Amino acid sequence: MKKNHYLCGYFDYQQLILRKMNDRKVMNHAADNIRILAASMVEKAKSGHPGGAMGGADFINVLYSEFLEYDPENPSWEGRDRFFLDPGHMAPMLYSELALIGKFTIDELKELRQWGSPTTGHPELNVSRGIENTSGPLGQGHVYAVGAAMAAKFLAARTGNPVFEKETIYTYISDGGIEEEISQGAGRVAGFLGLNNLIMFYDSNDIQLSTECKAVTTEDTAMKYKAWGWKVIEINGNDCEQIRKALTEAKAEEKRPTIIIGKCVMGKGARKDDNSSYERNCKTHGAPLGGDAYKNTLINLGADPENPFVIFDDVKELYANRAHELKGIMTKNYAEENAWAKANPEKAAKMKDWFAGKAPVVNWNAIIQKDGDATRNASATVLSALAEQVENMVCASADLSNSDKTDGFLKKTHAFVNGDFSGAFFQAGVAELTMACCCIGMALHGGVVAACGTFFVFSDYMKPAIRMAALMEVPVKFIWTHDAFRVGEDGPTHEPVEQEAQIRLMEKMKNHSGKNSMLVLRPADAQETTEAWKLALENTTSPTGLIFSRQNIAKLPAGNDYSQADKGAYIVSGSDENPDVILVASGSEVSTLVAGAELLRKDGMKVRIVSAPSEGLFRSQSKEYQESVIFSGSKVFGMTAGLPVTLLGLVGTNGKIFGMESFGFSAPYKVLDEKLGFNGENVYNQVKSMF
Ligand SMILES: Cc1ncc(C[n+]2csc(CCOP(=O)(O)OP(=O)(O)O)c2C)c(N)n1
Ligand SMILES: [Mg+2]
Repeated sequence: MKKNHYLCGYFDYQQLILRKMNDRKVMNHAADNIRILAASMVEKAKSGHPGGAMGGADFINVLYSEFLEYDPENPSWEGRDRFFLDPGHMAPMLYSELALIGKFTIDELKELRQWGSPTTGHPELNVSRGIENTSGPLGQGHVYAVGAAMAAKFLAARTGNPVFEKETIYTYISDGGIEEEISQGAGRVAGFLGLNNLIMFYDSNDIQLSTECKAVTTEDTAMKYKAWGWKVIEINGNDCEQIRKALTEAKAEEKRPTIIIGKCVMGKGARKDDNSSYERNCKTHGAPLGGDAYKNTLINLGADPENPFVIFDDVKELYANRAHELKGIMTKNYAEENAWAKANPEKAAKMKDWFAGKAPVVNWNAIIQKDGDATRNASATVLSALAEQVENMVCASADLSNSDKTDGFLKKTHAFVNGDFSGAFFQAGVAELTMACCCIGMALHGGVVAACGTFFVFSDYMKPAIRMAALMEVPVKFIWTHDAFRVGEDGPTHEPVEQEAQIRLMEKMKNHSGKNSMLVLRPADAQETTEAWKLALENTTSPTGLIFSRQNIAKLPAGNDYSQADKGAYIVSGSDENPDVILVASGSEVSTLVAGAELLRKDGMKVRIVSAPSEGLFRSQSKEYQESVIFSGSKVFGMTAGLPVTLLGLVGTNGKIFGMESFGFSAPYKVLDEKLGFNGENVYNQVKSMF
């Protein structure tokens, strides 16, 4: 969506003139400097990956010394170009480059992989240091870039702020990322949507961890990306002039994402201990060059092996010049942005809030739920309100919008299409992991609240992304419907059993800020669903999982105080004083407990019912509160449509849990409820047998 041919050409021409100042000699020297630093970091750490980093040095040097536009003084400026690294093992390349632009000190480079060092084994999200994403699990990083590119297009359309129109998302992928299945989803989506603001450099060095690439693939990667609608440029990835030309062409592209396939030399410049070439060798993938090989390599690259941690003077000058250029570029960018802000003060104020990550203001009280509705329908009711009230929200679905009920959102907007991002819905196609990573990318970009839906059983397909969202503390909302065996007729493939226990493990794990790494909510009825969504939107510091039912659920007893859901677990209205037994569940099993409680009371038992939408949240409350809900020494019975272990943390080892012990079965859900014992009579029988 470049606005103006003439302006765009003029801009590129100017850039080319500036770029001529950097001659090949200094550019190669800078790339060698990166190679030297990367090899030395790994050598000193006695661990890490030098080979790929040495091969990619030329690209990253051209990118940062001539193309990437950002404000060195204001690293989180919302309109900055972003660089997403996919192969996290190339951390030494990124850290070395970031040392050239002043984000890391030489001393920090020397501390690679050590306790407390910012130069961690694989890069960890740290925008102020110039790291836009945590990387390590191959394949995910470049998909965050796809999401970020979508976010930039969306924000350009929503706000009209010209900086989003100019923003370019760069990403770097290696053979491993290209081979990962997720690249299929990313390639399809980016091509389909025509993300011309996305430029991906493929470090095609023909070498991977344990073999040469030719031992596992003969695919024509260029043809593959062409087929997805990408612009494909093939170059020598160690030639600064070819890299510059390719990046210039890619920036001028108006309709398609670009992949620059750079043939790179693994371990470029590396020498063995006998001084023969150590290039193109798998062994340099993940181990220090070692002893004399390291020394010979450094001498070959023009460094002093006794004093390798140095930035050469001409390289310092190259980057000082770039810093100066960036000042000019930023002055223009700020002027354009300020002119827009002046003309659009309301939008500008909103945009600030969006990028500050503030929880959106929603009129929750106005959301009216239908009694006894399925919680997926209740979620649709909320989503419909959010589509109208949360202007910066994007909702996605992996081809299930009419089942996972994200269509509540879709009905109020329209889907992104090639060349038009005025809508707010992302039809991801059947690609759950891609969808999750795109949403993470939108969140990493900032300014966007991202949510995505699919069946709960397919959360399995998203787990690697959920883990990364939790680690990076990005507040993506995962919407999972069809939460239990009550999916029914579709049978065991579609019936989640162990999934809730799996996902709740993330609630039990802390992130590096010391908080629960995820919030997982499974509301008990339609009204509690509104509360769950409120908690999800107010959770701006970690991902949230929302688990909803396919089938209708009877409303909790009259007078229930749903606002207590924010405690994670609470006493449902109508519970008895001084109970003989406490019944605990989440989701639709709570209403089954209510049915069982009626029978137990007829026998004169005093019963308390606890709805526990989130065990993690409950365990974060004061000990006093926890004790007031499930007190020590009490008899506790739990019912779950998941594995019994799902409720173990709440029920404890002295209580009793009735859950699913096996995969589910194919039959109408009411039949399954009866056959499997998910009814009031069985609650009665199970509880009676405890006394
Ligand atoms: C999902 C995932 N699987 C496996 C790995 C382990 N691993 C790290 S790098 C790599 C392959 C390296 O090949 P390439 O991407 O070409 O990097 P290069 O060897 O060229 O540096 C593997 C299998 C990983 N990091 N992530
Ligand atoms: Mg490789």
